Amino acid sequence: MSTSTERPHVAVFAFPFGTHAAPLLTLVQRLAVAEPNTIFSFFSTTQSNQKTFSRTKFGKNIKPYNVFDGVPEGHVFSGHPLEAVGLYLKETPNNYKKRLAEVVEDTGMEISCLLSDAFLWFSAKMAEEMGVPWVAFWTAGPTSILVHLYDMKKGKGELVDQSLNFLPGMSAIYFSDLPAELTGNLDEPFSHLLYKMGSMVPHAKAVVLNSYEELDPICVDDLQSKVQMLLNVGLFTLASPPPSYFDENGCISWLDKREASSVAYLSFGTILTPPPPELLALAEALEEKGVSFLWSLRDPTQHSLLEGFLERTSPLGKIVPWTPQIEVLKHPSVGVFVTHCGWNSVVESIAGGVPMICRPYFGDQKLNRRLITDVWQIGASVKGDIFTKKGMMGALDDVLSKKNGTKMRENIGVLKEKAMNAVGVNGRSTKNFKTLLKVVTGCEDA
Ligand code: U2F
Repeated sequence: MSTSTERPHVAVFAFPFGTHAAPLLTLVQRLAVAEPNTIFSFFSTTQSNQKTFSRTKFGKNIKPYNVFDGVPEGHVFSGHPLEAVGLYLKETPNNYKKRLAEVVEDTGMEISCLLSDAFLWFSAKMAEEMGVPWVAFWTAGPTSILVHLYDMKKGKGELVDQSLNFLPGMSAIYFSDLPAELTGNLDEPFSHLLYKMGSMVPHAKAVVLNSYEELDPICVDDLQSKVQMLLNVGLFTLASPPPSYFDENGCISWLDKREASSVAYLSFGTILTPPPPELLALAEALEEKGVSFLWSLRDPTQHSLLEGFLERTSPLGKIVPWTPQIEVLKHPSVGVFVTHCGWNSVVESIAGGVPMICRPYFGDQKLNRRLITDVWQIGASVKGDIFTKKGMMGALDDVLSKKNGTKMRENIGVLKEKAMNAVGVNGRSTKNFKTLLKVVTGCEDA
């Protein structure tokens, strides 16, 4: 561990897929501004670093380092969505270990703390070997990490439709809402990763989340009892908004011309793509309802799928490959967010005060959906959990209606206000952030 005369040197290990590295960098940026004397060495793959660091200039005390992504030279990908993750996981932890040793050697600065994505459970052992604290950042919500700290194996077979009402604050959640990996085969790399993560997280000196205590008080209490220190320091978009994406498709000026709360915003995150029949059903529902829409559709091949629809609806809607989503969700013209329920999207919608239509696909998304529809009552599901024209029209009616829509908007307004208070001067998230600073910089043995 560094001595008091040395500058603290924090090693940061990012998980390079999905929206994991970006929120971790947002957190690091906030820490780096608050503690300019501390050096943050940020490790991720080349591709991930290029993407996350390209948004803006980051503090001089944050330095990116690339680790090997495990892809052999000349490798031809099969098209399997998890192939890159598998190759990368095979390479861990050696890729991080090797690069870290080089950085320590080059800079002459020992590591004083290891801050990593909670997925990178091997950080626990590495931190222990270096004699420094391990701080784990969970990129999703408190409920979704909590389920990894219980044995959920019994949720197989006939129990799949049973509620988790035997756990505090979880009666709205069903076994079928849990990530498939939780009850899956531990030989699968991702199931193994999540299993190890669940067993290692209690060893972390602190667990950090982009959430706020008032959002899920019962689960937060339970989680608190299972880890050494739980620090909800969000919502990031309110406490320390990440740099905005350049609005190269003119989304905001387009929204400026629409009526208040009239536009449906559609986006399904950075990993998944709804299958073609669902995309077509969405398009048909929007066209038939005559609802204005802004649609983030990354894959250009999907644009050709919607040919004809685009021409017919061009004054009504806009399809773009990427939006500045945080700003979009804060725009008064947006009335509903059609989402896959990825955690970042959920909290950005809360920060914007926009109710949601939920179509979850994998991981924590079904669980987040249950919170949105049943616990917080700030959104609706689509019938049958799949986009059909009829189901989508029903969900639009529900969320944009005077009766249910107004109630959802009121509920989300209350959650947003609590979130604002949490990041205020005396808020819990602000206090937690100060504690995190002490843990990370070693200024006090918190
Ligand atoms: C994985 O989530 P995703 O990356 O698929 O989705 P989100 O957590 O919702 O994050 C998407 C981010 O991309 C941004 C948006 C979010 O911050 O603002 N974005 C944008 O700026 N513009 C666009 O046009 C589209 C998106 C996983 F799939 C989830 O289940 C997890 O909850 C999540 C966190 O662990 O990671």
